[in-house]
Amino acid sequence: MSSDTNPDENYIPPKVWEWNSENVGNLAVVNRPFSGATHEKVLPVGKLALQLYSMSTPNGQKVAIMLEELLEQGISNAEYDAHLINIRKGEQLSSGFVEINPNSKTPALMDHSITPPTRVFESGSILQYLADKFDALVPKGHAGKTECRNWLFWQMGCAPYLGGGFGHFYFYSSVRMKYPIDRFTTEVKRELDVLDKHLAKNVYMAGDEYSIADIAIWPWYGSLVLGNLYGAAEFLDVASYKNLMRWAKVIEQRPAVQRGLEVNRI
Ligand SMILES: N[C@@H](CCC(=O)N[C@@H](CS)C(=O)NCC(=O)O)C(=O)O
Repeated sequence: MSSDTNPDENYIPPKVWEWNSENVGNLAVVNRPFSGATHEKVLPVGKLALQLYSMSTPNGQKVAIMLEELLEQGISNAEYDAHLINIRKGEQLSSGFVEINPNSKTPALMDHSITPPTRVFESGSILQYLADKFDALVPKGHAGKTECRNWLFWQMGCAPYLGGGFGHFYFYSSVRMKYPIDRFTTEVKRELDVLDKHLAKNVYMAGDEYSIADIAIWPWYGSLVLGNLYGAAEFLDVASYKNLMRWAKVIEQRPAVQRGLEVNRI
């Protein structure tokens, strides 16, 4: 069999799919076709108003970077307690975590400064929540605000192709399959080109100002082109995206970004 051959080319899907935990290999702990908690565990709660539950993956990094940027601006009410949720051990499936995020994915945030305490999940929603709460890191005018939201939602829609698609098949999967790698590499390179063309005309994603759009996009696409995600820099020829590279390097230098990357790191 050549390496180009699809090992499953003769697979015919059954009438009704049935779950077999062995089919998802090393992801069997978390990859299940149903939702909900697997075990009872109460989440720890620290003294501060904001409680962050995350791990230092790109989605978790977004929120830690946001909080660090707010602190950098002197907003002391953005102080937070950070609790590690180790997704490799299935800690996102505890009853306490599922209560604050029924989708059982990190990051999630609790805001105890209001009554009743508010849960916030989905990293894009958390960024928007913190930006609204502290009136920071979103451009002021209607056009800038809209452009910022455009790119925030772009990131939320596109990153699953990078993480769940490309990252899964190129890096995490225990087997290397040409078809899905080609399919997701094509899409990810298209996304890199979208960013590169936009950043040829804009300093930051929403114009001249650094915003939550940059904070959402950098941990995924910035880390990727800087060679810190999936070891795929050469494979994707990231050096050819010169404007994206310029933006990624500038943001990497921000002290809040450097601090945010260390939060809940294992
Ligand atoms: N759209 C969600 C995605 C969250 C997500 O996929 N988080 C990953 C870590 S980057 C996770 O918790 N994975 C564990 C799992 O899938 O069980 C967000 O942006 O918050």
